[in-house]
Amino acid sequence: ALQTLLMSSQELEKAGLLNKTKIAEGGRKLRKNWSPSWVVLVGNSLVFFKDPKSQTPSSWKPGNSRPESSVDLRGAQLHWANELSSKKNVFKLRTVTGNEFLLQSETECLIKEWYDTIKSVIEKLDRE
Ligand code: I3P
Repeated sequence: ALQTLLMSSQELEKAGLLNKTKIAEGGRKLRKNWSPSWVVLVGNSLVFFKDPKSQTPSSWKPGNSRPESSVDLRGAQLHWANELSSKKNVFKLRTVTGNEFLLQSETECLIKEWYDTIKSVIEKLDRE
């Protein structure tokens, strides 16, 4: 799926491992369930993949890179959200459809890079 995205001539902006939990779906609050996720920013979307390290050897097959979910960044809101977690370096992403995610890294400079990059994509889309 990642290859499909790349081949559709969208620009791969960033990729890396972050801790992720979804906290709302369509405006309805969900119970937190933090897990590591490969996060890929491509075009106007943030795409989430399961962390390969958290899978069993038998469940992992080359080319088996179907995304878990993806988020359209158009109209999305991004805020630092350290008050929403006991973890440090947390931001909240809210989509126009009312889905909310927390993303976190123990590495402060890394989460700042993600925040700035996502912010700039959202602002670019706001200007279109
Ligand atoms: C939650 C779990 C989360 C924690 C959350 C707890 O408990 O410990 O890690 O979020 O806190 O409710 P459970 O496993 O029983 O669902 P943080 O790590 O982000 O603090 P919260 O309810 O205060 O959000």
